Amino acid sequence: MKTTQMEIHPKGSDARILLSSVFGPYAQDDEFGSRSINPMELYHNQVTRAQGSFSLRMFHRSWGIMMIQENISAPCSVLDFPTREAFARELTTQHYDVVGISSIIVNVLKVREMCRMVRELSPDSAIVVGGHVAAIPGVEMMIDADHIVRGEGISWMRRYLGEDEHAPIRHPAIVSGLETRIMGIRLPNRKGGTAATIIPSVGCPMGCNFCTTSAFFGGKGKFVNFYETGDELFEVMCRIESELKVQSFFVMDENFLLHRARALRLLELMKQGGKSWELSVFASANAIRKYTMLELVELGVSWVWMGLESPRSSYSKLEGKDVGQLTRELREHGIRVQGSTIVGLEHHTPDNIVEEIEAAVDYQTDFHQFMLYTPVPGTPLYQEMFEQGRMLTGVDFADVHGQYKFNFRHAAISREDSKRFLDWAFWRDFERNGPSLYRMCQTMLQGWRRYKDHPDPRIRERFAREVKKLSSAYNAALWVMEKEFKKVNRSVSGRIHTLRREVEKEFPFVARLTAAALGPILLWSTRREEHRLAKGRTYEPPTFVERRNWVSAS
Ligand code: B12
Ligand code: SF4
Repeated sequence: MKTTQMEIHPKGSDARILLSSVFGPYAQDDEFGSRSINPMELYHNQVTRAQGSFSLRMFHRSWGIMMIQENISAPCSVLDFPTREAFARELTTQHYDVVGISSIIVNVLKVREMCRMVRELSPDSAIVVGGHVAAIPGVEMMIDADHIVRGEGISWMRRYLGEDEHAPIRHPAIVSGLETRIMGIRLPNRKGGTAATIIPSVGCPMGCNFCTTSAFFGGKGKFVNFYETGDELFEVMCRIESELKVQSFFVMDENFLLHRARALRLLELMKQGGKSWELSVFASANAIRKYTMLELVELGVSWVWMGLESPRSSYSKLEGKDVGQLTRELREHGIRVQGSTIVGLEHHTPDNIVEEIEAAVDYQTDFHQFMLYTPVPGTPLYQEMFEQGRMLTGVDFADVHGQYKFNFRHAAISREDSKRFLDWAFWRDFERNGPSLYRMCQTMLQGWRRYKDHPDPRIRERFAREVKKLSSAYNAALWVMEKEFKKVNRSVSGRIHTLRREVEKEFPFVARLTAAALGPILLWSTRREEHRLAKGRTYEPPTFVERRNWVSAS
């Protein structure tokens, strides 16, 4: 097993490469580390999981291996979300010189099994394992791989194949979400109907001590930029706009707004090109504060994922900021806010944690992610806890994902209670603030009212595009939510009613018509979904096979 010494594959760019994500099914409990509470769904896994049939459900592809495939000239297949059988079939029906497996820490047992399968079914293949799983100390003793790659993988794979690792990065056209479903309805896969994912960089220079993404790509002060300038980014976005027919982009960059010069140059080019784009971004409160609301709106920022760590904690991104006010302000400008709150920080105790969760819920974000404070291998926090002898032994890596129980000894909160507080946080946010879909509708209406007559046509066009859904299907959804939420919280149901009336005032004809026509169907599908979920229904992503530079082996 070699981890440090870099060698070039003897076949160079002629080597035939398979890049695979770990096998499913995922949303079930099994001996390979799948867990029913850990499905392959972003929102349902960690954001809207307590929202029943109102939970937003969708899958996201494995972008790391898609990026690597696009940036090497060797013949390469990507196998995404295979079953074990599909992985075995791919190994036996094609010949591969290199099998690359991408994984995060929770799925290490699947990597072990996949390495075993490669050795058995394709013994001549070299095995390369990459992604966050590589950060587990001693991982080389747990899996049978030839190379374990820590950090950025495009440059590694290019070096391995003897290619130019500094060549410009080509960005694949990636549809961000798949098979979206809410209230028991699967939304149609319309071309251009879903945002495109853009990955300007990996890592984050803020270096919060618990942050695995930051640590994996170098930690504090470090990150890897794929696109340094607004010009490069603009060019990529224009190409993907025309390829996928999208105007909406999910910008997968841990702190996109931190790179102000790049963002402002992008804005300048968007203005020159008359681009009425929508951007969903991750950003810290500090970074957001570097912009005026108008700049954010001009840049098309319509959704922000923002850490809301307790004001009493020591994380620098919230210093001196009033997060509640910032959240309110963003929503008043039509920007949906997804808050992220950590449960079980060092200063939390059974006496203050309820109050802290209530404070987080009080921010009334559109979406709210809660995560347990979790020392993950590779992070400074893990190192610190390890040195203090506070890491719990016997915790399966499959359960170290922040949505179950502590994996370390907390000063004041027990492992069992950590789960209770976490589950309660999700429930409390839902009960007090209502379904996220309702909250999004609130934000959309505020944005529309504020900007519908704005002098910049790019801005008017964007809000008009967004509000189309509000004036039609979403109003029918509001009608259903109002009815169904009476069982959970009558006062929230009343608030949903008020919002629906306001939407109908704004769009008197179409909003009422859709509520009357579509409402009963949605009510039926919502209740049907509730029954299915109660019986244990789960969802799995489909398997993808994509080949590039491909010629069948002779
Ligand atoms: C999209 C995403 C998902 C998607 C699914 C992705 C998928 N198809 O597997 C969804 C939403 C379903 C998801 C789910 C989960 N995720 Co997730 N996810 C992400 C996210 C936001 C983006 C990943 C991404 O594409 N990044 C951009 C690409 C370019 O980077 P990359 O994947 O790291 O790949 C680079 C290198 O790692 C390397 N590389 C990767 N694979 C390979 C393979 C080879 C052969 C080589 C050589 C190199 C290599 O090269 C790539 C290019 O540089 C990251 C956060 C982040 N910013 O990365 C979290 C992240 C990966 N997820 C994480 C976690 C914990 C989870 C969940 C457990 C949910 C949770 N409780 O948080 C579940 C697990 C689901 C499951 N059953 O497996 C953690 C992983 C922590 C860890 N240290 O293992 C991350 C880092 C978030 C975080 N900071 O906590 N996730
Ligand atoms: S700001 Fe966010 S992405 Fe950056 S290091 Fe901190 S937690 Fe990680």
